[in-house]
Amino acid sequence: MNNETSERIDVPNIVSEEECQFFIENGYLVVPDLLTDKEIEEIRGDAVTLARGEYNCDGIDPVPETVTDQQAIGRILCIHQPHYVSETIEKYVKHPKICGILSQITAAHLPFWDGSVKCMQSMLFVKPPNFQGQAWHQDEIYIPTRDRSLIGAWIAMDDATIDNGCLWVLPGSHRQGYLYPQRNHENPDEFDFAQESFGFDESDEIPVEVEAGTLVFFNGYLLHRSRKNRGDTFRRVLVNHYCNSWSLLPWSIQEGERPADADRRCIVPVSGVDPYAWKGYDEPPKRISSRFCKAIEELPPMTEGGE
Ligand SMILES: O=C(O)CCC(=O)C(=O)O
Repeated sequence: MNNETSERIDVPNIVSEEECQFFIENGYLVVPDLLTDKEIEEIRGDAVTLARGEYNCDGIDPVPETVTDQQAIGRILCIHQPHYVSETIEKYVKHPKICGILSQITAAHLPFWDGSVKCMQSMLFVKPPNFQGQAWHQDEIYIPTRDRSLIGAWIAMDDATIDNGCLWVLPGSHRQGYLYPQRNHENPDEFDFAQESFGFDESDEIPVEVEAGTLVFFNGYLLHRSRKNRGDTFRRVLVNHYCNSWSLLPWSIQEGERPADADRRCIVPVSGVDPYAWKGYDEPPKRISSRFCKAIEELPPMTEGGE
């Protein structure tokens, strides 16, 4: 065994010192117009391919040809890990402008950080009209890092508004690195079935209304949520999660593993070096999964070509 790192991935600097500082202090950063209309159209097209079950993978079965694209995606709240099966989504996981920003802010709270970043998760939200949002949570509850460097890069594929269920954040709530307890919520009409974080003052929450092509970056300790889509358009988002490559990734600890050195290796390096390249990489399973909410349970069965 040797301790060789991976080859360095160079990405451009995109945001200013002030924007980096804003992220460190507030736990989120909005960058408008980062992706072009053509790029957004490409991700939207891939959402249809995924929803139609056209990738050869477990998780979403192919739908009959008579089912329209709108009907196919109209049944999806969120697909987890689409980059495992879709080269298009993987391309956006590695998008140089997005990764350039990640190389500037992901672990900017740490002295000596060299801009190295790796990706471990993608989620494609479609969130059709009437579909539920996600209750208050912090992403590090689900994906722990060793150095508070988890970050979401939230790509708006549609204009996201209060009406159609945009993101809401509690600025500064990441600062102490405190993980709030979670419980089952009693609002299945507003939020999906995931638990809610509680025990904090939410009165300073703000909506993050953005136009398609905007990126919203948020730290893994930032409290955030999104509400039900009360509009009449989809609210599509591709949100990818990353962290400092120098942090181990003790995610989904398996039997016999120690929290101190557990390290999931189904990752994609996207900037700088991967200091643990010598461990090798796990092949992603050819599997995606779907997230559920009350609106999905209430849908009539899909009939061929019908409503
Ligand atoms: O976009 C949303 O509705 C929620 C996204 C979210 O909560 C997350 O990525 O952690």
